[in-house]
Amino acid sequence: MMRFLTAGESHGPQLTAIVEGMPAGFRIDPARINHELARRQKGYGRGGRMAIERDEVRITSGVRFGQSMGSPITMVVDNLDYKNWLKRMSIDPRDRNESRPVTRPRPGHADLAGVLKYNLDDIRDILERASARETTARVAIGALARQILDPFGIDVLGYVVSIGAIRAGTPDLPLSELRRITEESQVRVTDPQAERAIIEEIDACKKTGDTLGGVVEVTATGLPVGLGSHVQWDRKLDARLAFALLSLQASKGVEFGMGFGAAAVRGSQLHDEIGYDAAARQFTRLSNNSGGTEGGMSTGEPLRVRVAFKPLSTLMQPLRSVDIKTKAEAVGTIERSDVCAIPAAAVIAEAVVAYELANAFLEKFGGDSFTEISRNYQTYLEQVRAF
Ligand code: EPS
Repeated sequence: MMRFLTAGESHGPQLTAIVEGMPAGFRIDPARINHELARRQKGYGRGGRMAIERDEVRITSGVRFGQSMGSPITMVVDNLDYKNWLKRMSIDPRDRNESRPVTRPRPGHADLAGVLKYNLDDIRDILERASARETTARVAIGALARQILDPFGIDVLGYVVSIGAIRAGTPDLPLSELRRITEESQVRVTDPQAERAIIEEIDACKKTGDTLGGVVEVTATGLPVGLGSHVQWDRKLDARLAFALLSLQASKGVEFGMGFGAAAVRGSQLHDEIGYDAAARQFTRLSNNSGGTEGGMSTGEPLRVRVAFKPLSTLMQPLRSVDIKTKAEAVGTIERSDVCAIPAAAVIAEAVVAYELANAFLEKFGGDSFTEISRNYQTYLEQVRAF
């Protein structure tokens, strides 16, 4: 099993991720990681920061000659904006006078609960780490996880299904086709009409100093049956995915397959009936309303999970608040931010799902090397086929 930690402030020198438990013998390509980091930076509705940053990974441990060695992998991404924040983000106490404290908490942000809990008088001490800039590290970790999934034909893709009240259709296409279409879209949707409406809505929100949330969907294909387990609460695949996805900044809800809609239909309309393909020697499903998990285990059907994100809490037309120092009525602080980060959220959710799947994969087929894991995987597939 892998585990990881991330560290770093939004305007500090760098973001760091340490991933422990990556087996040996997997190909690690920084270009692949940088490709995912670049995808995260895109999307209509982003703010000024993305014009400053050019997120690129530096691997400082765990990789030699393009391969993992089994030791912890450390990845670092520099914040290019740090040079503009040297005094304000300094570790030297003498620089405190150079920085005016942030004292007006933004409703919806970690600001108020954070300063009360940590007993701090400058909201910047909270907002810097609460920032979704941290998702840069998550995407780097997800890209690493994909290098475990790739050789076993497991593919993962995130895309946008709605922004604000505008819904975009998600046609039932192969992932490669969905990827081609959504990669070309400025807001990662499949539907050009919805794309135009979304861009107009983002423009309108920008004009009025407002922000937008939305829903992203992640699909994973090529999964074997039986990742995760029914036997214990913290081994259930869907539970682990939901935990990980709800740890993303601004996420408010997660659903699998038919999701909350399943509560409103009868059992006969929901459950995915079972068939058997004698030629392929495998069980089949006539539908996939479950979203690819039953009893906390993968069914072998595509995994389909959706995440709802609330609108960002930094409003250029700020909401009412109270100054934490004077207790006088005020409005929330204005920080440079995005109008809408949902296209980026699709890339981030995809990375988080890839990591959780890779971890469940290692748990099932675990070993210390690529060779050992491949052997375990092949033996299991033969066992399932011979069932
Ligand atoms: C960023 C995510 C957002 C941006 C941030 C960069 O973080 P937050 O959750 O704090 O709004 O606002 O950019 C800035 C903090 C800035 O100064 O522009 C990201 O995804 O990299």
